[in-house]
Amino acid sequence: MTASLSQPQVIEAHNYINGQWVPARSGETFESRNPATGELLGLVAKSGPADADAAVQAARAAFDNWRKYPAPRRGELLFKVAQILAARKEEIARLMTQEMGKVLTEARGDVQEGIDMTYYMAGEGRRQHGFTAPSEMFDKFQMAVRDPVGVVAAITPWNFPMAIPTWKIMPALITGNTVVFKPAPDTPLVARELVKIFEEAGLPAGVLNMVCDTGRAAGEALLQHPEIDIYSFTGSTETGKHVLTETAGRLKKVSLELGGKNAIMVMDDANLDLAVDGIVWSAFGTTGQRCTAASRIIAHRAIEKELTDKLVSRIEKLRLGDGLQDTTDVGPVINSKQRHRIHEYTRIGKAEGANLLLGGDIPTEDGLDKGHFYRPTLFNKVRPDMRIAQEEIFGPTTVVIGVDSLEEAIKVNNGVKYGLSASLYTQDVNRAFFAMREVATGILYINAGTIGAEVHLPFGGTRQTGNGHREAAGAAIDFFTEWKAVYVDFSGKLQRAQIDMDM
Ligand code: UN1
Repeated sequence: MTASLSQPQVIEAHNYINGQWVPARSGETFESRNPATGELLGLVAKSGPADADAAVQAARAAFDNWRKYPAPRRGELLFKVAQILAARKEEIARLMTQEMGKVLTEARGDVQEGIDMTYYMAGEGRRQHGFTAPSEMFDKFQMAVRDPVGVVAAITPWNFPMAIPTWKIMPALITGNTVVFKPAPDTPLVARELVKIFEEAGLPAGVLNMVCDTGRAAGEALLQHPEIDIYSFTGSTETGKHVLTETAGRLKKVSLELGGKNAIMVMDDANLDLAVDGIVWSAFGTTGQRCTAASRIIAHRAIEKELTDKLVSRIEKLRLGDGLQDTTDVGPVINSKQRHRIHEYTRIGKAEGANLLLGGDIPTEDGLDKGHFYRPTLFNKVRPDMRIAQEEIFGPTTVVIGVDSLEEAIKVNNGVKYGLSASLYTQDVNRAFFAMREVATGILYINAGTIGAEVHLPFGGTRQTGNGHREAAGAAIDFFTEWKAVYVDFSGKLQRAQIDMDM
């Protein structure tokens, strides 16, 4: 427990507006606390509409120069950011573990994902290609080029406090947009480190701004602001719908990355030990607080009992604790409100008639009593239509559902309102390819769990996981740019497309 005392003092975290660190106009602050220990880590600017407006105005004013700044040079700046981030990886990972609880090895992975995304998007400085196409007319040239959209609002969650901000900020900046970044109230200190790195790398004032808030005061102001052109949001489906409806009247471009109810399907021919490794990692890594977490295990009945027994003996051994200690397998959940929600799902599962095999309670042992811990929880005898098999829990809870065939497994997998990530364990190549065609999902893993997305493939999901956009890879370049079609007629005479065809 002493490890978290390595944070010597309470950090004063201001907003970053037009290249300056400034307190909230109101002078008010809110607290950032360690969810494992309750320790106070930071006092953070509690922003409101005036702060949000100042940030948007700064981003608007900076846009005209930034969009004209050569993209390869924007890329050089991002390379510098990636290098600083890499040099500071360990320090930021430790801060992340303290601020949001995930174990240190996973926090390092989160920072690494941010580094990867920054290098990837830095390279886009020399790509972000458009295209040319032949004209149907004589002496006419045509091409499609990309334009930045304008001022971006990047609204991010706490579960990947470095990776997810980079998914939004890096593609937005490399394509010439300017950004107002609103980090989650639970992780403003990690967000601040990212912004400090941009400052150190020499980003011009106003290109990236940050406003922190708790509750929704600044966030709501961003949703209503007429000077924001494009929104990128990751969070709950409920808030995502709110973002979409609030901005619809202004016809804004909105990317939503929302919930998941991801399943691991285990067939009767699967390597069960491999499947158990994948399930434990995907269900309880980040304490189950990933959009991609495996919160359903769909098991072929021929191996269901053996798989469940193996799972129970592995899950029983998971050690809860402060993520800074290397004996810890599972850290706390983010806050008491989330823990309450997770515990409520345990109650719901029992009431629905599911069988609670493990966990389902709040540990009270010494060392865990000051944090928001929840025991890894496993239900079996779960029917696909139960609420615990349909709704996103976002915690260390997973459920086993029995099926008789791959077809039935896929039907169960597809029978939820989300479609982010899915996984199939089988040794049969025909089953693997059948699943690749039939599983309705944004991400599919064969013989790996539901987590582990890399930055150069599109990230996102079908159905109510989002609104059709994808993050990462080239998909992010598409989202943060508008196509401009340019026609150059060098014939010296009027040529009417679709009409003067017989010249
Ligand atoms: C999320 O859960 O919100 O594939 C993001 C993964 C990570 C990203 C998860 N690379 O689980």
